Amino acid sequence: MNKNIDHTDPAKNMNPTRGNGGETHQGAEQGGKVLTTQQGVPVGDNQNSLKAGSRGPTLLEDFVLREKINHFDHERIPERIVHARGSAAHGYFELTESLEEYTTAKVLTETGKQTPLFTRFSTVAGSTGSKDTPRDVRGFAVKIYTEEGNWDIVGNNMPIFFIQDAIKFPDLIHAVKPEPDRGFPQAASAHDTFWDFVSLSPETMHNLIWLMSDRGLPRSLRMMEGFGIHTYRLLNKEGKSTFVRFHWKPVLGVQSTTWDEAVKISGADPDYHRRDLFEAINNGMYPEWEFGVQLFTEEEAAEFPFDHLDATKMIPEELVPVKIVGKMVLNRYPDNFFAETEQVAFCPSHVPPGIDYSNDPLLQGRLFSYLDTQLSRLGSPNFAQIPINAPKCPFANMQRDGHMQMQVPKGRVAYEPQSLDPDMPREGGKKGYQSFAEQLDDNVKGRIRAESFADHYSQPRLFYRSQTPIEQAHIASAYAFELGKVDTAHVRTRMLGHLQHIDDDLAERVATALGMDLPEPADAAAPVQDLGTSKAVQTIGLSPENLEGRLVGILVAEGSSHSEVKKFETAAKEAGASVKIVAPNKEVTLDDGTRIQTDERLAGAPSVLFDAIVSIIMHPPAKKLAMDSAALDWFNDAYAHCKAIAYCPATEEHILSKLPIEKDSFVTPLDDVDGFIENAKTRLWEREPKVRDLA
Ligand code: HDD
Repeated sequence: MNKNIDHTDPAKNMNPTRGNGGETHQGAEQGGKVLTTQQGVPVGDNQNSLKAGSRGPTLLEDFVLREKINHFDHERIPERIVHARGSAAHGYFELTESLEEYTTAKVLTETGKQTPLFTRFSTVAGSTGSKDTPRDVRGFAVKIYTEEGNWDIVGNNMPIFFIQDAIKFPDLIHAVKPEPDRGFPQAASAHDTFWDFVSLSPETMHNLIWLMSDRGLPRSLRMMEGFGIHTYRLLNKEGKSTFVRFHWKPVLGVQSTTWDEAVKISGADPDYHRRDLFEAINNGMYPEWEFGVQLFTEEEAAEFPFDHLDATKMIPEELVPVKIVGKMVLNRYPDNFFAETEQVAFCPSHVPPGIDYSNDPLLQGRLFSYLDTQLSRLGSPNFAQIPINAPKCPFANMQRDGHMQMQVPKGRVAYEPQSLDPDMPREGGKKGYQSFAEQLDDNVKGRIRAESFADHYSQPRLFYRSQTPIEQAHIASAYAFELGKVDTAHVRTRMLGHLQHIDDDLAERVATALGMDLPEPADAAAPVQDLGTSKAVQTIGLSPENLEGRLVGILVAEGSSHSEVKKFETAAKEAGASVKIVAPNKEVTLDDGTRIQTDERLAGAPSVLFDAIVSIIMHPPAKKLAMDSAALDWFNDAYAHCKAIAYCPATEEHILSKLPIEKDSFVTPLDDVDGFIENAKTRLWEREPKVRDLA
C-alpha cells in the first residue's frame, strides 16, 4: 500500500511523479511566480489530480484538472488549407529611395524610417508537420505595420502563379494535396492527380517549369527571392496610377540544394529551414532582402508581348528593370510559435492608401478568399485583434461584439453617421483610402478568359533557354522524376505534348528518361514566341561568390589536431560562414589535451547539412570510421553534391581511397586552406555528370 502524499504541501513531500521521489518542487516558495488557473486562483499542486483517497477515483470537482485538460484539448486550430507549414520572423522595412512621384503611401515615400514587419515563409502543399525541403513553391508573405494601416504583400518565391483565374484554385490544390482515397503522398507534387490536372491546364506550364527548376529546392529561406507576383497600382497625389510589381532580392543571393540532397535533408532534419532561420537570427546574422519595384504605365503595358494582368506571366527584368528602393531585415525570431507564426493572418486585401489593385482575375479572387479563410481558421471576425495581426497605428470603427471580443468600447454610439458623440470616429473623405477611378470599358458580363491570356508556352521557353546547361539538366531530371511517379500513361503523354512547345531538347530528354516516344505536340491556343533569355531567372548564376550564410562541417575524432581545427574554423568564419564541429562522440579530446564538446555527433549530422566539409582525423579513428557507413556517406554525399572537401592524410588513406572519389580541384589536402575556402563558395557543377545520371 502506497503512503498517502499530502498534496497541500508539495514542497515538503517527496514527489512520486519525479524521478525516484527524491526531488522537491522548485515552486513559488523558492521565489518564482505563482502558477494560477485562468481565473487567477493559485494552484498548489500541479502534479496530482484531486482523488478520493490515494488510489481512489478522481473527483469531478477538480476544477484545476478540468480547466487544464479542457484548454489542452482545444490547443490546435485548423491548419491553413495551403501553406500550412511555415516559419517566420520579425524585422523592419526601410525605404532608401522615395516613390513620391508614384504613390502617396507613406511607407513608400518616407526614406530612412524603420517600419516594423513580420514575414512568414512556407511550403504550399504539405501539412504543418511536414518537412521543410520538398520540391515545392515557397510562400513569402510580408506584413508591414505601416502608420496608415497594415500592408500585406502575400507572395511566393517564384514570380508567377499556376493559374490565371481564382476559380481554378480549389482544383489546383485538391490535385496537389494527398490523393483523397489513399491519403498520400504528403508534401509532394509527384503523383497522378497533380500531373493530370496541370497537363489539362496549359496555363500551369510556366509555374511548373519554375517548380521543376532548382528554385523549387531552396538552400535556405534566407536565400530565396520573393515576388508580389500580381500587377498592383501605385496612386499619387493627383490620383495618377502607375502599375507595379513588387520584388524581394536576398542579399545572400539565390541558392538551392540538389534534389538528392533535399531528399536526404528531409530525413536528417525535417526542420532544416526553420532551424537555419532560427540559428541565423540568434547568431546575429540577420537575413536581409532588397526591396524593388518594376514600374510601368498602361501604355507601356500595352506593348508587352503578354498581358500584365495575367499572373502566369512575369515581366522580364530586361524589359522593365527592378528599381531597388528599400530593404527588409529580419532581426527577431518569434517568442511564441503559435501566438505569432501560426496565428498571423495575411490578406492581400490589406493595403494602405496609395496602393491599389489591378484587374488581375487571380488577385481579385484572392481578395475574397483570405479574409474568409481567417474566419474559419482563427474562429472569429475579431482575428485582427490578435497582437500579431493588430495594426500598430491607431484604429477605430463601429465594428462590435463577436467571438473573442478583446476590446471594451465605451459610450452609446456604435453607428455612423451620428450626432451624439463628437469623439467617435467619422469617415475621412479625401483623407481616407481612395480607389483608382478606373474607366471601365463597356464590357459584357460573362465567364470569359481574355485572348491575351492564351500564350502558355513562350515564357516557359524563355525560362528554360535562360538556364545554364547544368540547370537545364536538373529541370529535365525533375520532370522525369515527377512523371516517373505518374502511373497513368496518358497523363505522361499529355505532358510530353506540352514540353515540345517549350523546347524540343527538353521534351526529348524527358521522353528518353521515361522510355517513351514523343507524341504529337499539344494544341497551342496562341503561337509560341521567342522572347529571348533572362539571366535574372537563373539560380546557379545568381549565387554570390562569398561564404556568407553557409555552413562548414569539420569532422574530428580523438587526437585530432587542435591547431588544424582552429585554422579552418577561423578561415571559414572570416569568410562569413558558420562552422559546426562533428565527431563520432559528443565529446572528444584533441591532440593538445583540450577536451571539447562537439556541435553534432556524426550519426546525427550527415554532410547534406553542410555546404562544405573538412576532415581532420588521426589514423586509429580513421581506420574505425572506414567501417562506419555514416562516415563513408559523409564523404560520398559531399562529393556527389559537388561540394568542396578538405582532407587529412588519414582520411585519404583509410576512407577516400576506398570510395569512388576523384581528387578533382574541389577535393584538396589540409594545407590548402585558401583553396578550400575559395571552393566552398560555390559547387563544382562539372562533377555532377560523373556522379549522377541526369536526364
Ligand atoms: Fe494563397 C495562403 C500565396 C493564390 C487562397 N497564399 C497563402 C500564403 C501565401 C499565399 C504565401 C500563406 C500566408 C501565410 O504565411 O499565412 N496564394 C499565394 C500566391 C498566390 C495565391 C502568391 C497567387 C499569386 N491563394 C491564391 C488563390 C486563392 C488563395 C487564387 C484562392 C482563391 N491562400 C489562400 C488561402 C490561404 C492562402 C486559402 C490559406 C491560409 C491563408 O490563406 O491564410 O486563403
